[in-house]
Amino acid sequence: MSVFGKPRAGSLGPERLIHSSIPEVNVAILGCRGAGKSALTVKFLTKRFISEYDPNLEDTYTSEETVDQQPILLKVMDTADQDVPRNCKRYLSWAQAFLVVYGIDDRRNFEGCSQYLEIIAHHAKETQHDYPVLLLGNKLDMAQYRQVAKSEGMTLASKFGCLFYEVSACLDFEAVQHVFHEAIREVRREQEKNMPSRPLFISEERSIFHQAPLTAKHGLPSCTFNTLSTVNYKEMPTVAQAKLVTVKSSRAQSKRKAPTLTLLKGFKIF
Ligand SMILES: Nc1nc2c(ncn2[C@@H]2O[C@H](COP(=O)(O)OP(=O)(O)OP(=O)(O)O)[C@@H](O)[C@H]2O)c(=O)[nH]1
Ligand SMILES: [Mg+2]
Repeated sequence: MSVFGKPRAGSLGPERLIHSSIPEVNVAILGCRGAGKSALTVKFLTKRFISEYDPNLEDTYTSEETVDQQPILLKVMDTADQDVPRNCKRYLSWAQAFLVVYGIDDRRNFEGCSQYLEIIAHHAKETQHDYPVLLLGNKLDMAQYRQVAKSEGMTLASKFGCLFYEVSACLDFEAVQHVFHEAIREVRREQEKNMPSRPLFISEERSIFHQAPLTAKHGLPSCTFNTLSTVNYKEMPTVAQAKLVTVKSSRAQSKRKAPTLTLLKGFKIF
């Protein structure tokens, strides 16, 4: 168990078995000393604000979340780089999304964020992958000591193409939970972007047994299907475009009656 009462990543036990079927998202929290990385992590995991943490504490915590009705195993790495980013590989190669934090009451803290954003941008370029990044102006409850205007945070975020939020580890939990959940949503969006735009189905125009296409049934186009012949992958038509397609297997060719299968609503194989 972690110091926050939630299982640490990599912990063994019955929960590990349950977790194994749930998709995982790794999120790293970066930023200069004192920005509130640990405070935000603890708030998210326990709903509580604890004012003092070991500044050298760096650990990874696991939390089972439900975001948009879908379960997810969120792993959060609360980093502690001390004064400057160092040994960045440990989180760059691990995380799928990053929260970069500064305290709105500390200009140097804010300026330090640029280094982290640059490092992530460089890593994204190197790996040719887009990593969702959320820039967080923390300590919103300290607005009377504000040194960084909200507009500056927004400008920096837009320069690096990231989302921007102002939060507080000692105010309401929902706002803190929201940014972690947004990170999960962003990772899901990124994963969807990298998937083919529409599902694929397998078709083929030619079989090694029949060079000529088979006769169309129902006045609709026909194609042949045979596990031995060349396979083409095509985009699945949307349901509105889907037509009845006659697919004949080698069994059908041997005049045995093939069963009718329903693949999708509005898309059948005879
Ligand atoms: N008022 C206020 N204080 C905060 C908030 N978040 C963190 N703090 C305080 O800021 C100090 C630093 O917070 P930490 O969470 O330890 O900061 P950190 O980014 O983890 O710092 P390192 O681990 O040293 O890199 C602590 O005294 C916290 O109590 C906040 O939202 N509001
Ligand atoms: Mg810390």
